[in-house]
Amino acid sequence: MKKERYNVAVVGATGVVGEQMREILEERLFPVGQLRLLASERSAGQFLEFRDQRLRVEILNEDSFENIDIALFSAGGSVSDRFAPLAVSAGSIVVDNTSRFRMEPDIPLVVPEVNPGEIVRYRNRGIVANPNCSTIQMVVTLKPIHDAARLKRVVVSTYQSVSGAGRMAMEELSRQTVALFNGKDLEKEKFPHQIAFNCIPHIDTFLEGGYTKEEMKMIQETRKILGEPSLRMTATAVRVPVFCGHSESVNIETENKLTVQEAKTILRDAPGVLLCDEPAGNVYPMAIDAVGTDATLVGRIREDDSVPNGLNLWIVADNLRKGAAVNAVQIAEILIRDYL
Ligand code: NAP
Ligand code: 3JM
Repeated sequence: MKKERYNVAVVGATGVVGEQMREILEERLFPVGQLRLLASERSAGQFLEFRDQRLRVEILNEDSFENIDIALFSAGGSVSDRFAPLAVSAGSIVVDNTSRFRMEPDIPLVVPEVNPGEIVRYRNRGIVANPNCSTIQMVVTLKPIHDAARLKRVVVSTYQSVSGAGRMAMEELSRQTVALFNGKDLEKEKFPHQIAFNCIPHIDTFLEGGYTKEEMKMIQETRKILGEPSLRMTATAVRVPVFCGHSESVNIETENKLTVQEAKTILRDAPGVLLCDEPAGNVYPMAIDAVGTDATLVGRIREDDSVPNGLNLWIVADNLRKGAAVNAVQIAEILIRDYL
């Protein structure tokens, strides 16, 4: 039923994604009635700001979703596993930022610029899944190319910032950097190796076959979102010592020929994409430019002449904004505009 304002819960409100959720709800003027900020007992009694108000963080429990219309979850897969169904039973619609439900066939996995029509399938289970940050920026860019020339094969290597691993991971990069400059011993907790001044080709856990879960998420989610279950694709996911902003080198082969100029024309008009491609002026996408924006930046577009219809692209976005919170709030906006 249409309402003027909707009660929203943010699960994981004290985390780096949760913090962005609050900011983006405010920034995009989402019609929030009551905002309920939920986290673990570790955050009990903390206060956070929303629209000039100080709101107390509540401890997540079975009763947290009473009178909540929309629940935005970003507190890890096990929290979603247990509490998303409880939220749905209490009458909320869940937008889930974890990998818990993404690959379930009856759960829509949505990037609004790519497959907004899937959102209606929230009716199956009351849940819409938000893709992985590295998937989102890639499919925003590849969808218009796929529509124009049909993707045959995708090869992606990521350069993912530490904020993708949460607040403690950002603090670990800071601490290690300071320790190294002061000749002190390094502490490692969130990453298996030193992340300061290093690149670690290991995100999430290793699976049989040698891929990491992060790499398999990218492959499977891309196929689901593009509706191409047999798209040929491979991925290498790398953590780099950048605080925010994920970068990706993407090599594609298409069925039909697309010149560099044609690709640029398509991407210039593509929703959510910002073409940044003037090598003569040293203009190309960089994490420091993407951070704080909602756009997916694409550049370094050039022909891969090692195959008949090949292109290389460099794709960058703010992983906490378009890679997580902006995408989730966009989904919530469509839910209230078209379905509630
Ligand atoms: P973070 O900075 O470590 O924050 C984690 C948040 O989850 C904190 O608010 C934490 O509360 C809360 N939390 C953890 N365990 C909880 C529990 N048992 N009960 C209630 N709250 C609990 O991590 P983040 O980077 O914000 O990411 C959070 C999750 O979002 C990730 O685990 C991942 O599943 C998902 N994520 C999704 C995307 C995406 O959609 N593209 C991107 C990044 C992350 P306390 O402060 O009280 O501990
Ligand atoms: C990004 O502990 C957990 O369940 C969270 C793991 C995680 C995920 C995930 O799998 O949900 C950390 C960072 C993601 C993600 O977006 O896929």
